[in-house]
Amino acid sequence: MVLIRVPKIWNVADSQVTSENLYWNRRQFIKTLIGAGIGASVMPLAGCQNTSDIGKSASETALEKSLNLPSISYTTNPAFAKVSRPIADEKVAGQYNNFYEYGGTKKIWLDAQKLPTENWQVEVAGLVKNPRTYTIDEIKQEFPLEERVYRFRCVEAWSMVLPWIGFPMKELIAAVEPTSKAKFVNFTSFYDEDITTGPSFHLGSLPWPYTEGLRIEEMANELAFFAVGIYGHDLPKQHGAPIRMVIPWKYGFKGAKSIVKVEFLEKQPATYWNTIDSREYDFEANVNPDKPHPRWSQATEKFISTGPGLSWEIKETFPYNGYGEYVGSLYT
Ligand SMILES: Nc1nc2c(c(=O)[nH]1)N[C@H]1C(S)=C(S)[C@@H](COP(=O)(O)O)O[C@H]1N2
Ligand SMILES: [Mo]
Repeated sequence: MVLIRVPKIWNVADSQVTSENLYWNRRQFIKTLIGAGIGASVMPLAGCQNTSDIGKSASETALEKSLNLPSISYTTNPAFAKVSRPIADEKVAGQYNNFYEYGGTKKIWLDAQKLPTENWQVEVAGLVKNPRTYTIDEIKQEFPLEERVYRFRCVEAWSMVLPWIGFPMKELIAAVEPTSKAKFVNFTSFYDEDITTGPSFHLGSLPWPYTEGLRIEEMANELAFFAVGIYGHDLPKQHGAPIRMVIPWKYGFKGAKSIVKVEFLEKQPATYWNTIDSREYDFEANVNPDKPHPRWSQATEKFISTGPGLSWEIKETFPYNGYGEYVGSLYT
């Protein structure tokens, strides 16, 4: 595994480049280094000693630390290299999250740093011929990693475009070989009541651990993805390190973070939000502009623009979040 350090957005003067430009340049930079086969001995040259910490707030420094993670080598899949809207600024995406294990607001990035990611394992079990427990390193080595720029749409009607790195879920299906009885898949997030203390409201009454489910045909679709990285590097804790689901045609809550177990089942599993309120969070949860949430319209969304600060524009919502050509046939 080639590990490369590249200058981070915050090491570059604002006037030099826009954040989006820098992101694309950085991708180019990573590809060039890999392509040229430059070895580890020259890597320190590419590392940027950050002398601009002076005068930064403690929280700014902590945010940078949470995002400043080892780079991953990956290929780009031309089919998913971009979408019609621009990629969110990394720091905006990294401090606007939903992760209820660490609190009930969008500002949980700092509390999420409590997540212990060392010696992570993912158990794959249930109705499969080859049950197996993977370490994160095994996952990164055995499944070819690629980058996919996907639209991301939360049920709360905000959206972003994010550059995930990971592998299609169908590759895991091929590895573990579900039996013909397997019709559904349940995904479980990390939970430890001493660490994942949850939001202050309803404390204790929520159906932990966070779980999500798919029909096996949905999991086998080209788009269903496990992310182990984002923005060229490992997944930050606030985004669900070290491995999370990304299901781009469904509302964001279907994408469980920090996965510890994947279980193949005969029956549809109970899931976290659906258990809390099945009227507001249905099991299917496909993005649909014509089907309002009981408390708000889904016809438009607050699209989080590229930054540097948090700002948004109101944009139309697309059926299946713009992925109907891939998934429409699953729902006829
Ligand atoms: N374990 C877990 N996974 C979760 C959540 C959560 O609270 N806990 N929130 C979901 C919701 S509602 C959204 S919108 C996305 C947010 O992902 P992001 O913070 O990486 O943008 O994560 C989803 N996965
Ligand atoms: Mo969400």
